[in-house]
Amino acid sequence: MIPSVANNSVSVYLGGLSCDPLHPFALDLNLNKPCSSASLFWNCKGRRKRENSIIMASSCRTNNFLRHVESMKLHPSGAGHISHLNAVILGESLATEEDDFVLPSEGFASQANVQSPEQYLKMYKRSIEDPAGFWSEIASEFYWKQKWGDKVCDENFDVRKGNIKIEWFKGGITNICYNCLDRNVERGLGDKVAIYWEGNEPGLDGTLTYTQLLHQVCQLANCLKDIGVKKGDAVIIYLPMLMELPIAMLACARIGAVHSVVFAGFSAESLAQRITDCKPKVVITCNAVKRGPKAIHLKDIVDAAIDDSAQNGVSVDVCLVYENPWAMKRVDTKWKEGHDIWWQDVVPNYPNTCPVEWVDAEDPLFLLYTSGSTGKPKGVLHTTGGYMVYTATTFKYAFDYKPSDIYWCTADCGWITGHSYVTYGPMLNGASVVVYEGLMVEGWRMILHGWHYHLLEEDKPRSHHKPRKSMKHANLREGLIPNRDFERKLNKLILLPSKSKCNFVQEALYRPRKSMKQATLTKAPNYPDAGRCWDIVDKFKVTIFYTAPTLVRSLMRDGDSFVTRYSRKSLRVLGSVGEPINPSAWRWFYNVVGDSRCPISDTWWQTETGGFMITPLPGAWPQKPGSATFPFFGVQPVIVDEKGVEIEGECSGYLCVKKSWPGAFRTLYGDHERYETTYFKPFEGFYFSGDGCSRDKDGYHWLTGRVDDVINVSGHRIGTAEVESALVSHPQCAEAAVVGVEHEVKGQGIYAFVTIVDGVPYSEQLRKDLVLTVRKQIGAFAAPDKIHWAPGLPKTRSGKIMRRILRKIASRQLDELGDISTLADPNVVNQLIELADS
Ligand code: 6R9
Repeated sequence: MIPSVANNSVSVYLGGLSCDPLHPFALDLNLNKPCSSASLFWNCKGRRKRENSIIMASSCRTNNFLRHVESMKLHPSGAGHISHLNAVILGESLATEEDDFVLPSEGFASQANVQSPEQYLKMYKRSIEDPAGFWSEIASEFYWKQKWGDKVCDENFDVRKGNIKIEWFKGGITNICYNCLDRNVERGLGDKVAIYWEGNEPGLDGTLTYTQLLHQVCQLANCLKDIGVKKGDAVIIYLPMLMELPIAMLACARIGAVHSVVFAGFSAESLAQRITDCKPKVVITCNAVKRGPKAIHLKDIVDAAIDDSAQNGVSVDVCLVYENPWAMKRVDTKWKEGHDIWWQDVVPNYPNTCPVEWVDAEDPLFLLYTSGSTGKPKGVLHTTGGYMVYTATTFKYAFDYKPSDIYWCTADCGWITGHSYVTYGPMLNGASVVVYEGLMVEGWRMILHGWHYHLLEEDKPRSHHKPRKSMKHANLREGLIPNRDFERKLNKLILLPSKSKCNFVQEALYRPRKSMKQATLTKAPNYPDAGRCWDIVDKFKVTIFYTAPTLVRSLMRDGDSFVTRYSRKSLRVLGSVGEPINPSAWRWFYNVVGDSRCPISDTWWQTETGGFMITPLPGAWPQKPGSATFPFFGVQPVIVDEKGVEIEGECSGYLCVKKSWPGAFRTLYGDHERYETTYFKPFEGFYFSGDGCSRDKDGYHWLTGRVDDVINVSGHRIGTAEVESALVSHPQCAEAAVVGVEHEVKGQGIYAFVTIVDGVPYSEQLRKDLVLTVRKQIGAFAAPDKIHWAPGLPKTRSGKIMRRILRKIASRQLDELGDISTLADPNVVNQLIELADS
């Protein structure tokens, strides 16, 4: 067991290179003093050739997962994620998961940055025993105007001993933009491509070398300074994945301004909430972005948000607008003279050099708002020095980065993954990064399930698909989409929501065809077809491909042929983030996308952690499909029970961390108390992640999802309270309770129980209005998948909604409702069940 490695001995039982797996030999690394609890048993067959690299150690299977699931049930708030866990683990050749090892090929391991478990353990041991030495050696590879003081790390992780404090490299003076750009140019990488940009439209692309990127960043930095942005000022960036997004982040960092990127899918209300909280000097946006054929007018959203926050007393001096000519012309953009500035009119006129604002390692770098379990998003604050060292190091080791790599992370910079692993981590390593404009999330097709379809007969040439007077003559077959398999044939379908069984064929042929086109276009992984990702991989010879399980699952559904028609020979490492990756998606990713050749780094981490916490090192460890494996250097994960007692060995419980790591967030902006209450008070002495976790007999970690009221939809964190408060803002909604349910593509879907005000009838229109309200207030990605009419909600006598019951009703596990006798009115449960499919 690795986590409690300090003061322990780690004995590793290796299914050694030439050994029979059933007779492993022991490798004792003698960390400090011997301790039997710190033993890692590792039964695996020897390293095999590529084609045999999936090893099924059939002789030593256990049903541990069943046990893990059972034990999770004992946890008070575990009910919610058991169903999620079931989705992830159960029903998928359950018995094989745990002893199912996948080994890196010898060729891969021998060139890797960390080549063996022994090497990992040696480095890990050092990182735990001598964190100051370990991290300062790495930090020395970066440029520091002035070295840090005596203390590399100063922390208080225990609320009982006073305020929580985390400091790394305090007194060290540096600049992360300098380290990302100037330093790389100085060491000869000026002509190396920093960004390969790929537009949503095939053929629309561009590149920037490190020198060009530096010049553009300097021009914008000069412009921001001229506008009056100073060190410590906040700047909100509301941009899609154009090159200008990382440019804007780096420009802020260069002048010591604190950027807060707001995902450009958030609504005006959400943006206003963030503006009001951090009071930015400037908002940087673009006039519009194309989502398929439709232009989304981002500038209008920003205008509405700025007006809204002005009413709350927070005014924004300047709105810097990038003209995105592919989406919208200047003349069509609403404009406020004296307030709005066109990026293209001013930024290129500034000098392309700009002096660096040197900052303390503990000066803030950025604020990123993330969902918590209340309606108010949390402003997660990261500082400069520790974050820099941590993102660079995690990137290098978890992806086995080499200077020749071409790296593509599909995340948007609006989320932490885009901060740490599109911009900072890769650029600190001088990597070439692919930035793709397209939207990589959301499966539009899941909503098709149960829709009414109209199938154009294949034998008719396209010109025959003319509108006809009646269905009979229209050469259509129709029905309800019966199953997922059928959805694969979508190319030939016209779709209408099942309710609108059309009598009007004309509409059926015109309207749906249009919306079909829209549907295909809007979701970029499928545009122009489901092979787009692999087209991009081949185009840029991508070697490291990092994405989310939701995308893997959605591409998996489209069938292998979209993948196999592309070479993908360049790929050597795959990565996954955002939610647990289910073993079958893992295998598809490994076998089909990676041709059973590329290790997968399933990286567990959070906005709060800044960088990877539990992750495979691809050349070092055998992997188990679905497990994030072992902690990164310097990370001491612990699993605790509901009383906060650390559990040793094989177990399930709440995932916490024992000591600070350089990339940890330092506070919640403006609310240190909430920081302490949310993360450090639930289990005193530890950082509480909010996730459930199991550790198997071999020490591998299996993340089981959130244990709090946060739903993870396609890797996006959404607080149930946020959705509830959006719903109840509708004048006809009296009360709402939102829970997460398993979702085949999105991981979790949003399921809302809604009580409407007395006298208002339930109607389809109202349902639509409620969904629209959430879209408007939070963003389209938070729209509920299901509205369940609820005349009453199951509440305790003290009025607390019993979500445990709602989760069971939502997932139709009606025989597992448990004890409902403590409810103030147990009858509501039956009512809800009756209304389930109405
Ligand atoms: C990086 C990111 C964090 C939450 C986290 C957990 C889930 C992320 C995961 C994973 C299992 C992984 N999560 N990566 N669960 N395996 N590899 O996604 O940050 O948006 O803050 O979400 O996502 O539940 O607590 P963030």
